[in-house]
Amino acid sequence: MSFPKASMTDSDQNSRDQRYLRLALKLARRGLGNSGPNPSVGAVIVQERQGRTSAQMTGSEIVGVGWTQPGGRPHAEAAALVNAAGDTNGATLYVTLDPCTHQGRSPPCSNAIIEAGIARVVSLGFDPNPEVAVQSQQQIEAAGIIFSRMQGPLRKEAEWSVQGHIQAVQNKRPFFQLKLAVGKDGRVPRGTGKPVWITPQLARAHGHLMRLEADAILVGRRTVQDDDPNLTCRLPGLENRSPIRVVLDSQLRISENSSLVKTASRHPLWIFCSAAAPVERERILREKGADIVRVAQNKTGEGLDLNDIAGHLLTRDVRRVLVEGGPLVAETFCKAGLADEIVIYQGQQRVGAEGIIPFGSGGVIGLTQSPRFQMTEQHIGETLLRRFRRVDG
Ligand code: AOF
Ligand code: ZN
Repeated sequence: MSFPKASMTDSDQNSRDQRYLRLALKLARRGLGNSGPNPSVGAVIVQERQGRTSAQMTGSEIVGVGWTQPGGRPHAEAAALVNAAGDTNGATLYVTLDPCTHQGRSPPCSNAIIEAGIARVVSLGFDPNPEVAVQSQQQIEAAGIIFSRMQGPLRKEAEWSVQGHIQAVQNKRPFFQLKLAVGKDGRVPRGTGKPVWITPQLARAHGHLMRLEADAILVGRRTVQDDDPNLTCRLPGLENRSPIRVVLDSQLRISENSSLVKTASRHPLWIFCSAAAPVERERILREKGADIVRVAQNKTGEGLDLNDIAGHLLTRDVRRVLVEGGPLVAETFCKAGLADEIVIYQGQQRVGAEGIIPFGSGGVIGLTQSPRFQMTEQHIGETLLRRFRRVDG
């Protein structure tokens, strides 16, 4: 004897959908900084179970999970279908981006979904890739599968997690995230030749997590001179997830004795310079393992053209860039209209009057009042973390 299926209200269904979509988003995060040039997507496959006896459970069960794998393949849906090992007939698929419909470097996910007998697809985001776009929903619905796209805060979060892809398709550039640590007084310490820690251990670990989620990490030459950073991810067990290290150095003045150059044969180091940079310097740095890219100068002739750099990064498959270059580089990115997200760690100690106020005279407070960014706050231990996301992004 089978028990009558407990009827699910719309609100039950909605909260269940939200729960699985949240999980899909968490899975998508695993591939950030590792799936380029593809966006990192998360997928969850869920079966509704109806108990045949009173002892058997009635309810939903996760039968497969997946996320976009290193280098972008397999796609999240394909990985989840493999994980479900055939238990997919009549199931619901939750995804953070509409499933692809094109024959790219991997076969279309829409076909695999149809063949697997999936009954319902719930997606969090429209794929702006013209090869996918509206075709995704159309193809899936044409096969008799229910397709819905979720609205609300989770959708916004999903859109943000594939910003590298969105910017690449729509604006032909990567997504730029700016990170800065300030003291209680909102100031950044001036360079002293070594890193100055104004935020405690936990916040620094969080910063390393941000490195891991980027394809490339970018600084100016002055930061190399002042801090001699490594720019690798040093979270235990995740060292191999370090991003490509990028330095803006128009005249190739970076020292061969800097940590970056000394480790260039182990961790990729790209140095962007102007056409006029000395050829001899290029030869020396190349010998040490660095890759040298000559780019245009900006209109004032005082620095490198950030838009040209963005184009080079894109053609080199970089989609997510973490800019850790200090207040001057951050300001240049803001002025060029390339600051998609600004992440500020604010420690408990004051830096003092000799520190630099970032983002022009308004400092961080100015950012909090800017209509161009939406701010959220969280605490990492005793460090205040503020995220400013571009509103039109
Ligand atoms: C999905 N699931 O996990 C991802 C998708 O060259 P390909 O075949 O890897 O296709 C790349 C495109 O697929 C990419 O530009 C984006 O539109 C989509 N990414 N799609 O169904 C995924 N990462
Ligand atoms: Zn796909």
